[in-house]
Amino acid sequence: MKLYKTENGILLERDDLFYRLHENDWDVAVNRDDLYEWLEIQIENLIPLTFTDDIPMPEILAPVGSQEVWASGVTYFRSRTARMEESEKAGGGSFYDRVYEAERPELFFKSTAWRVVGNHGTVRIRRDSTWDVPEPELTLFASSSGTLVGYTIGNDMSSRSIEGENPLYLPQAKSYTGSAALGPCLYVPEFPLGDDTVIDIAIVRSGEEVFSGEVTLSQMKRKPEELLHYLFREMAFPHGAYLMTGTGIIPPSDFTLQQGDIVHISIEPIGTLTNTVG
Ligand code: DO4
Ligand code: MG
Repeated sequence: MKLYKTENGILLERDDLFYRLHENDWDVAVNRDDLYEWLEIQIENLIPLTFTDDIPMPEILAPVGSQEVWASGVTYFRSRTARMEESEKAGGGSFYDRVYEAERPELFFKSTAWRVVGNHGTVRIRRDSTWDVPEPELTLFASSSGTLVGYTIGNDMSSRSIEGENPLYLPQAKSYTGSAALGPCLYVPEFPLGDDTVIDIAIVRSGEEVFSGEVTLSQMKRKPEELLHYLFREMAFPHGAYLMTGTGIIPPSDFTLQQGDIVHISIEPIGTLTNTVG
């Protein structure tokens, strides 16, 4: 089942039919350990909606209410290697290698809820950065108890020039206006996503694809539950939280994003998150 946040309520999609939830408050609706079962009960009393020219589908917003967005780092071998290369001159190389092998994962704060950009919104490259990439990431949604109840697609927009200059600049490389995109929906499955789930990305410039790549979850070094366990260990999230799980796809070193590029990130059961770079 998929939940879409709109200006005046929450749409539920199942089997290509849309319903409007009686509960309008996103934070109240999604923060439950039995979210899938609760939605199944809700749908029994709802009538499918019909969208027409007179009653069009409402605009879909980012699937976030008051939830913070956190992110995981160096959870794929590709991320470890690319970061060791970019920070070599700064002497930061071995930190990435060590965190890849360590028991404790790298977790960092990515975005407040109000800064998150939704599907079809504009993500940004920093004007003081010279080397920029999108990071396509499966993003977990956990209830306030830390239970994994859903997923969305995340774009962890990153400045490689700033992070590469000094790993201590990570917060500036990762968090700025337009650096976090989530969407198009909150996907709430009956069972967790399998290791064969594919994440793919295509970057289009002036109508031409300039980069594409894909990775499966089986290549992720850590388990979603392990990442959530560390995030919730010593921190309360009264409305639940989003956690990006790290990137397994990084374009070659001579690639940098440009304003006007369009980034499509797809994860099969969730959908596609499309953003223009501004
Ligand atoms: O270590 C820096 C950030 C890593 C990251 O964002 C990723 O691996 O996806
Ligand atoms: Mg990332």
